[in-house]
Amino acid sequence: MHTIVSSAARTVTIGHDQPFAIIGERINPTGRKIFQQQLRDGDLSRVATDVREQAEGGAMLLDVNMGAPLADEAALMARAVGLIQELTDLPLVIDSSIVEVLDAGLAAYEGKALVNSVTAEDERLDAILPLVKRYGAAVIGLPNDEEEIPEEPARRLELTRKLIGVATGKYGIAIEDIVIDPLAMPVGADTVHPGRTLDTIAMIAGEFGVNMTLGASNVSFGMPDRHSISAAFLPIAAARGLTSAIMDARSPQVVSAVKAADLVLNRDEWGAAWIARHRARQAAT
Ligand code: THG
Repeated sequence: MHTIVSSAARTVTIGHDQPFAIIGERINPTGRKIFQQQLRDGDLSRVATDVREQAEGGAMLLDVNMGAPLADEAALMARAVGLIQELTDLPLVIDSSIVEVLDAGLAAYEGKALVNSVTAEDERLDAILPLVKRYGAAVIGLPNDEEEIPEEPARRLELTRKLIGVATGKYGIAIEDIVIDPLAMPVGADTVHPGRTLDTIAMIAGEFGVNMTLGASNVSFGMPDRHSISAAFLPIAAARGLTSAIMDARSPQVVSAVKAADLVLNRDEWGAAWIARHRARQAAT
């Protein structure tokens, strides 16, 4: 099962037989006071730095979220998508909970985007999936309900069934264009959370074989040494069927962990990418 996402000049294939797709998380003002104020002032200069650092770190796609409080998020999304396409040919993941913002980002985008995201609520499905279909995009589906984030993997699987059923049946979206987010929650809130996410991944992979992604940094939120936690979690998740993550691509530790997982899971033929990465780092020093 291949999910194909593209910019005007580049295509990225997400799949269980492909290298793990690294989606850069940084074009997002959450938790960043200065960036939030810049966005409220209409200043997008920080975006260029975030694009460069993540592309250099190994991002294969870029998540774009303009959710700063009291900012005109739709206008910012349209501008950011336009600007980022001038800076890089990495395909984009348009991230917002507001339908109009998703629409503005998709309208400004040249290529096949990944829409982030839709939940399993009827109202959200009926608002967002027509947009996905109209733009010929792919979409991330979150198996949560009316304000409930289900704890039980079985309930997440049930909501995944609903999501996939409605998207393919009612809206004619190809199953290849649906990427499920098994829901990552902070290990610092409860150490049972990562196990529930991992079990959900295995169940969804077994029943549907669809591609999956999640917010890797959610797992380590509030904990010290966040990168070590991501570096442990992502390879385990990849082994159980996760094919992508929204993650901090600036961290060599986390990117190396993901690349090593590709190698040992036989998604890096001859270890060519592993060796090339090593040589590139040698050449840089
Ligand atoms: N699933 C899907 N999309 C998502 C998420 C998800 N999009 C948003 C988010 N979760 C993933 N992106 C981020 C981006 C940044 C951080 C975490 C997740 C983060 N930021 C630092 C913080 O808040 O501490 C910023 C600190 C700083 O730089 O000063 O952790 O789960 N589908």
